Amino acid sequence: MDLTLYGNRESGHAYKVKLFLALAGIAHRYVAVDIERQRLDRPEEFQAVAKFGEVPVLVIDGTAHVQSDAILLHLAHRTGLFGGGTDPRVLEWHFWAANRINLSIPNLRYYLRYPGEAPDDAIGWLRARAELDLARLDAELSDRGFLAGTAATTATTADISACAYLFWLDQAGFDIADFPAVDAWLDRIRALPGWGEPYALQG
Ligand SMILES: N[C@@H](CCC(=O)N[C@@H](CS)C(=O)NCC(=O)O)C(=O)O
Repeated sequence: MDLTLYGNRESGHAYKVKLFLALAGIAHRYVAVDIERQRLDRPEEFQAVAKFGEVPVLVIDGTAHVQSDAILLHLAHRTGLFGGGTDPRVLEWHFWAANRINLSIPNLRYYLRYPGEAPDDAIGWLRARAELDLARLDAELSDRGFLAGTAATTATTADISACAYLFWLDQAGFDIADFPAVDAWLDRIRALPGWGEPYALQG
């Protein structure tokens, strides 16, 4: 496969894809996109492939793929790795993550870093939702090593998706020590061969 990943070092959604490629040891070209620039000021090369104007975009053999969870599942399907992309238990976690932990934590992190961009009510709502999501993850992970898959003893794309923003939990105003099962799970992910922290993998 000939692969180009368009990402940004602050994007956990892009990190998900970068992390899959790193864990799988799949060689690829990486292009850092400055998403602080207006969309029409971004490189034409990126605009040409970014259907929704966002990172990540993964171009596989000339075909552009967008939406991090869809990309993860497609990569799993193509490679047979990290759950293979079809296990219903894994899919459930992807949809949960998209609507819960990968909505609450990224947005809370963003608005805490750029104060004044969201009303206090919205930040309060995100924080309350993030607390519920972290508590849910902590409860789920208290009796198993990984989220889903066969006996939940190996990492799948569900883990890669749900973990991405949690390596920056402090930036969203939370202390990982308050979620010991999540903390232990992140350590298991850190121990996977090829793992790198978000800023290290995305420069
Ligand atoms: N649901 C999308 C979210 C992607 C997303 O929010 N990307 C952000 C960076 S984290 C982005 O590109 N923001 C710049 C923009 O929207 O112009 C996914 O999972 O890929």
